[in-house]
Amino acid sequence: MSKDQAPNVDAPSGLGRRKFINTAALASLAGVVACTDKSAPGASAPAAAPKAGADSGIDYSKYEVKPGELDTYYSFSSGGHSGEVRIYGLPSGRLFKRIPVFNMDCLVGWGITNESKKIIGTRPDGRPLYVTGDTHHVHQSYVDGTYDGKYMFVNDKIHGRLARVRMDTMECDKITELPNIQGFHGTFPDKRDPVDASINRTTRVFCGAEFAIPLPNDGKNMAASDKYHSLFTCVDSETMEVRYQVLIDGNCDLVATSYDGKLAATNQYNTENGAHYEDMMSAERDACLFFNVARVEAAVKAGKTRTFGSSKVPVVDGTKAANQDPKTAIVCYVPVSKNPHGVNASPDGKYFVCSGKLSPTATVIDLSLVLKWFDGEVKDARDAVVAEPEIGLGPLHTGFDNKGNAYTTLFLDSQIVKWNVEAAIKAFKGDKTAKVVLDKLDVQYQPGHGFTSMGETKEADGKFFLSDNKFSKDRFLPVGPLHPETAQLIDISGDKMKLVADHAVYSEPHDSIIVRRDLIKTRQVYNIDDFPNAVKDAKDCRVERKGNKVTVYLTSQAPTFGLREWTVKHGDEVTIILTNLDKVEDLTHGFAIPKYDINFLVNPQETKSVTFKADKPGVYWCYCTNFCHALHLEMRSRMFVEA
Ligand code: CUK
Ligand code: CUA
Ligand code: CA
Repeated sequence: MSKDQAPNVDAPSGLGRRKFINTAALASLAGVVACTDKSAPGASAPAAAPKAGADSGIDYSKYEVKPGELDTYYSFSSGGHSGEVRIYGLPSGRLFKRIPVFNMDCLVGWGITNESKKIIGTRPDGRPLYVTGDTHHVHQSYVDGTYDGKYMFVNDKIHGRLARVRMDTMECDKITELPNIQGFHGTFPDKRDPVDASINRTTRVFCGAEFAIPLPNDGKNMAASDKYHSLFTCVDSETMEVRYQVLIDGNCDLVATSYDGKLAATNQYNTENGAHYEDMMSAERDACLFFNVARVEAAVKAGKTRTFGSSKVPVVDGTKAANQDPKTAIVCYVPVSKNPHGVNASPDGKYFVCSGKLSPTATVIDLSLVLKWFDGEVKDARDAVVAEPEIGLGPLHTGFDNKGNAYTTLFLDSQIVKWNVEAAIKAFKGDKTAKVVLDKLDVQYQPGHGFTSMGETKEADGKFFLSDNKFSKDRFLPVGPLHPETAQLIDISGDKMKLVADHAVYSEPHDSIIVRRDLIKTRQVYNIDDFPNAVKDAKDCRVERKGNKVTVYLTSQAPTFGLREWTVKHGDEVTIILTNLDKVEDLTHGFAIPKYDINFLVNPQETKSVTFKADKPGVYWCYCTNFCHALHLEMRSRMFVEA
């Protein structure tokens, strides 16, 4: 949008003519991405960038975090196809940590140490099972509708895995591969246990599969589209085992859960079950599926299940054909706008909002009416839709404040739209005076996810919205063809949204959450007793041999390792167990062996191990990689591999 085309907030121009994006309009979408067609909807001309600094009239110093000051929020962000999770501070946008999850990481030794490989899984030759991953969505565990600071869950779209990160150490501790699915996309933990009302916390993590695959996927038939299905999966948040799956019609995109724990939902853009994009956008409407969690679990318990392939996970039937009678149905299919993207829960617990993506509308679904549908009191599932406001082109994701307002990213318009949910409901009922769209703000450019501070909890505070944009072009110093993305911080505390900071982020975050800092309690020093193989005293350092298997027991304490040198034989299988005896916060050591491709960190009081074959005779200086002491460079040990 150019500067002289200020958004007409009350009657967004052009929406009437473009009720939805059709195939022809997709061509202009391609134009947006290529940035060649400046007249295409949402094409962002660099010249239209808002004036920076003094010209804006905004007092940026209000948002400054001065040297030595701490941020007020954590932002936990997915890292997209980097396979990692990231932790930022807000409002500063400072990057604190990259947590390796589905990737390999030589800083900490993720995918290199035995402990991390046990979590990732290994191939027969000992290499990690996978070294690629694609993280899209991060959410934390809940108690009583807000974060309990215990876990964070994140998905891997490529290999269909769910990972858990412990919030005390901010490290991944479990990874579970989901059976019989591909393209695991949306995920969300429940916010309380709906079956046992005394349990106020997360016990389930719901996972949606975006790509339908033949079941079983045995290589016998590619064409039979009736055999293609998606599964909606429930994982136990404590054991991280898969509890059950639900067979559905269509596919899963994003996932949301209700505050009472009774409903889980997934929006679906491919109700057509198409294999190609034009098939996937042939229907005028798609759906948002609601799972009646108690009924799904009763069906599992009653043994109304089947299994697929070698998986033992019970699968219940959530297809339309098997769920005709609402009073016994486990799934409700609510029709929503064409090819929706995103489903988000309002913090008052009342509504889910799906964005239209190919329709300029958002769909507001009243959860009490969905529950009434399951009771047979609402006849048509579509009647659970209580509003469908026109908000702009390419709506994707919605965040909420604490005043009943929604903030939706508009990918094609390159804008954030602020709209009022109750006003949209009034307008849907015919009230022509209802002021639905309250404000629009240009962002740079093409936002994907957007989210508000504490907005996924009942403690939504209405302070900040972060827009994770997919294109940055002219916003930062050029760094070659791969641009950073822009995460733009927007102050939403007033009537008008205010863009207050551009943060550059490494490709490609999708989703994030903004969490008040007091909800996070971490530990900075491990408990040495948590590691059964710990070498608790430097005097215990030694080399033990059983046949050609050699174990080296080692400690680190600045500026020395517990053994100055040790000898193994050519051909031995060597395991090094290293405990960091330093107790001082921030005193981390590294351990690298040249030519053996070994590199990992040990934090204070932590133990890690590596196993490798001593297949290259010679002297190898094992050295500390992490600057720890005035004699850091001198902190070495020597491995002699005897020919
Ligand atoms: S998806 Cu990325 S912008 Cu994977 Cu949450 Cu919508
Ligand atoms: Cu220890 Cu550097
Ligand atoms: Ca569709």
